[in-house]
Amino acid sequence: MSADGHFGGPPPGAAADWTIDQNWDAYTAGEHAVWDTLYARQAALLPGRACDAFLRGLDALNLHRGGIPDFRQINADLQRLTGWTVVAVPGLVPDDVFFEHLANRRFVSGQFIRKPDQLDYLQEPDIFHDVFGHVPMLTDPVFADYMQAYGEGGRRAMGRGQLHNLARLYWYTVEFGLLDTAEGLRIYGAGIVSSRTESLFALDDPSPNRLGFDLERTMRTPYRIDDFQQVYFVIPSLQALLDATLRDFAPIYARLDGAADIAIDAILPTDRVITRGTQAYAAAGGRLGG
Ligand code: HBI
Ligand code: FE
Repeated sequence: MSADGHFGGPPPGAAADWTIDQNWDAYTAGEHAVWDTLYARQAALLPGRACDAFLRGLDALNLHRGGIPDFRQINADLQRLTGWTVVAVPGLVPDDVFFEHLANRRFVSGQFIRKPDQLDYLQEPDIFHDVFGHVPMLTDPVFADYMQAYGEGGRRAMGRGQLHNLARLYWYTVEFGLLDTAEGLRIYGAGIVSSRTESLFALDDPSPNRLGFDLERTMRTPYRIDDFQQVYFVIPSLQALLDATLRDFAPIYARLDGAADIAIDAILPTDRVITRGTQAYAAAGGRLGG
């Protein structure tokens, strides 16, 4: 990919839909050890933090077997549970390719794993982020439908020049979403559950705002790709998230065309405030210090 996000065709060795063989047998002992280190940290941290659907999914996929998971084994379970499969790709793929896979209940995963000196932060999604972070939620039937609906919506949004707004929805739900439960706030976003430091920050730190999820409000809010979020949006249930996306977005997009962005740290009179953050972390310059 070039710096402005334009792609040519798939790289050599990849299929027309950008998929590659996972080539599981080629992972080294060192690479399996990186997975095991990351897995052990998150598995210890997430009970009481991740939502039940995520923790159930982790169990259902037998990810505790050790080492980088073999997609042939994951897919046997995932296909049976919700009809999803995981396919390997070399790295980021173009938006239209990404949406086409989601709309067909295929989740694309990076094939590579981060290096031992990048345990806490990396730019491109690797297999730990993609499989540990995203795939457990795909075992939940409601979330599985949400992801497919997102892929279908992505194709429509591209045609309408609305991808920047829809991408915010993905970011604040699939990647960084929180769920309200009777036991307290829980994480379902893959960007959080796959990060040790953000698993703590997202729930415990006094800095970020935590606001009730509202589809249109979320689509008007910019996000940070390089640091902990300044605002998290909290859904009341996975079903409520799915229901919000099964509406026609055309009137929403029409309104968004004329609407200004909402500042990333703003709290509006119409927001349901769960936590009014201090924004101290961002004010101090951030950079993943948690
Ligand atoms: N490619 N491999 C990969 N993983 C992603 O999450 C991804 C992508 N390409 C595009 C893309 N995401 C975006 O379109 C969405 O986040 C909106
Ligand atoms: Fe992701």
